Amino acid sequence: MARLLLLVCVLFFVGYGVNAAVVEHTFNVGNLTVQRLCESRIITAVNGKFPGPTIHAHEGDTVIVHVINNSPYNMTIHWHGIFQLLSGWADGPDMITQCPVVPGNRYTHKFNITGQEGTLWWHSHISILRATVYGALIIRPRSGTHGYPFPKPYKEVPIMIGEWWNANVVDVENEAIQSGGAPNISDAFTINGQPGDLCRCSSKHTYKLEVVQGKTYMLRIINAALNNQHFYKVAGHTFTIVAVDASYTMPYTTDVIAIAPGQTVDALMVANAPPANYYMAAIPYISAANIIFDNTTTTGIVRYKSSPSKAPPIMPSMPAFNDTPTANQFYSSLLGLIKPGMQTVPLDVDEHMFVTIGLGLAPCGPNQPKCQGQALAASMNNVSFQFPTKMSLLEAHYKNIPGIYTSDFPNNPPITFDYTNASAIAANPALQSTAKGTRLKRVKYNATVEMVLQNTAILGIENHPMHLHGYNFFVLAQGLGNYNASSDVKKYNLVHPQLRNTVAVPAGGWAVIRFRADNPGVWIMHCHLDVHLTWGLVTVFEVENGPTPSTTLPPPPPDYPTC
Ligand SMILES: *[C@@H]1O[C@H](CO)[C@@H](O)[C@H](O)[C@H]1NC(C)=O
Ligand SMILES: *[C@@H]1O[C@H](CO)[C@@H](O)[C@H](O)[C@H]1NC(C)=O
Ligand SMILES: *[C@@H]1O[C@H](CO)[C@@H](O)[C@H](O)[C@H]1NC(C)=O
Ligand SMILES: *[C@@H]1O[C@H](CO)[C@@H](O)[C@H](O)[C@H]1NC(C)=O
Ligand SMILES: *[C@@H]1O[C@H](CO)[C@@H](O)[C@H](O)[C@H]1NC(C)=O
Ligand SMILES: *[C@@H]1O[C@H](CO)[C@@H](O)[C@H](O)[C@H]1NC(C)=O
Ligand SMILES: *[C@@H]1O[C@H](CO)[C@@H](O)[C@H](O)[C@H]1NC(C)=O
Ligand SMILES: *[C@@H]1O[C@H](CO)[C@@H](O)[C@H](O)[C@H]1NC(C)=O
Ligand SMILES: *[C@@H]1O[C@H](CO)[C@@H](O)[C@H](O)[C@H]1NC(C)=O
Ligand SMILES: [Cu+2]
Repeated sequence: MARLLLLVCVLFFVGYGVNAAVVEHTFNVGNLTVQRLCESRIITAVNGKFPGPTIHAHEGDTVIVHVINNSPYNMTIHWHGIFQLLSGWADGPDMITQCPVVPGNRYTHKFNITGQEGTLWWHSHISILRATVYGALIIRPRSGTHGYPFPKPYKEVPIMIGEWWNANVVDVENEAIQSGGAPNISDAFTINGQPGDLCRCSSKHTYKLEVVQGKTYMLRIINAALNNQHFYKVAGHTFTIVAVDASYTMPYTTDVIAIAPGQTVDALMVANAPPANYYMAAIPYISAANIIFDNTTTTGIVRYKSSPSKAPPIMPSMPAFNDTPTANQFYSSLLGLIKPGMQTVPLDVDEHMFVTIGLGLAPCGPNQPKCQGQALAASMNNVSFQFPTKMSLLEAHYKNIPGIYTSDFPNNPPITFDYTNASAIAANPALQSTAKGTRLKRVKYNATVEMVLQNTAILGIENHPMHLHGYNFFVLAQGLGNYNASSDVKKYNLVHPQLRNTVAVPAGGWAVIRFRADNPGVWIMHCHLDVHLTWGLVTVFEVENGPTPSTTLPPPPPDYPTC
């Protein structure tokens, strides 16, 4: 089988340059019946698998995925973290780069993987369906090149953290939209689709990893959960972090990992503990106060092959759910490994943006019959993003069609206030209202954008994982309280900052990101907590074409889904 695949790849070399292959998949999206937590459920899944198939590619490859929608729902698929250089039509977010693939239809995504390697993933990017429509996307270094900047591990293992409802997730979302409130919390978290044997009826639904004493394993950890960040540990073991979001880091040793939805962490783990059974475990990291949340623990089991033991697994001691110092410590300690030839931090900034992020309230909408008074909302610079309904933003941008959006997303919040002072904000309820809009930030090709992301204390503080499509960004600094332009600029790491596609902005704090807009197209930036995305914690970059054909977005593919 492996030989056959190899042969297929070799055949594709012709015409694609040295060591580049075509990786082709067909994704049949449809119903799948699975048993979890003592119940039988119909979920939406790809190719009858949950989680869906892993895509394996090398840097430089071309990926072609034929998405066939046999599910009852409108569908789109996003390739999370892939730059989509000049292929924005393939990015996937609903109504941003395409209209949905309606039931019975199909769409072929075609893109090159250029200048990035590591752990990424794919997921549905429409409504709440990514709860079950997701899988890993692993990019290895091009063969014949440098390889990893660390010794090759004995085995590489995807660890996908997910979130499970004992309900049809579309019903969960619709119920929340109609009421204008928060959706029901989940019933369990999962590791590679399995809740683990601490949950009821789940002894058979427990992920197991067999290890050989003394060998090094690379855990490719992906947080695919909807609305919760996580702490992850393996009892008796420590990790060396070597990459996050498919960007190498300087080695960082820790026994606890904090990971937000949308993020990935590559952790080397040496199987050097006394032979026994050990739990790997994930619990939610809850940064907001006074909320109800799914407080269950998902587990898997690490077993030593050499000396199988019948003893019950040893449980790691987990941090408290609200251990914000541990989360901030992990998030802020990582340093990027900038290798020769890689882009360094751009030093001249063309677009300075200061953007508040947080919750708020908006008038009940026409699709919210059970909403009383005001609906929960979320915003960036007080714009609560409204998705267009007639045409995707990318199509409107490409064809210059007016009336779909405006290019006036503000560089600053409309009101300056003490952003993180809860008592001052509570004394001024007028701050809670937010206004809906489809407002984009237009930037010139190749402009350097710096954005200060400032969390507000409106309706409470919370850590928001902000994800940008189309680019990685450098995380120059992060801190607590209000960002102070004159003192915090001194904290910028311009030498080896983390390079990410999703930054967990500290609860009641700020983070500064910077990137060069060298990929023309329309790129969504949003909170990767699904419920906040629905509430409008979103903005969109509209990046102009450059001066040459190789800096200009090509036309859409022939089967591009329109509305
Ligand atoms: C898929 O499941 C839904 C219920 O969730 C059902 O209404 C629909 O008919 C099923 N579709 C197919 C093709 O089986
Ligand atoms: C991918 O790369 C190949 C070879 O360089 C090029 O011909 C093709 O146009 C690229 N495809 C996309 C979608 O950018
Ligand atoms: C949400 O939770 C409530 C209370 O437990 C329950 O009555 C309702 O059916 C749930 N909604 C869905 C869609 O499962
Ligand atoms: C989880 O929450 C439930 C309901 O509030 C509570 O009874 C239980 O003790 C909590 N469990 C943990 C581990 O915190
Ligand atoms: C927060 O605001 C209150 C009310 O305006 C004020 O009394 C207090 O000093 C502020 N706290 C801080 C830390 O600035
Ligand atoms: C946001 O805009 C609304 C409507 O214009 C306004 O009432 C509110 O005070 C603004 N809030 C903030 C924090 O800017
Ligand atoms: C983009 O900007 C960088 C840094 O200023 C510069 O080196 C590069 O030549 C520019 N590219 C184009 C196509 O303008
Ligand atoms: C911002 O930092 C400067 C320089 O350290 C300091 O003088 C100033 O008081 C700070 N501003 C605020 C609002 O804390
Ligand atoms: C599915 O997508 C089509 C085409 O954009 C749209 O007309 C329809 O309203 C969507 N259906 C739902 C349930 O959102
Ligand atoms: Cu959020």
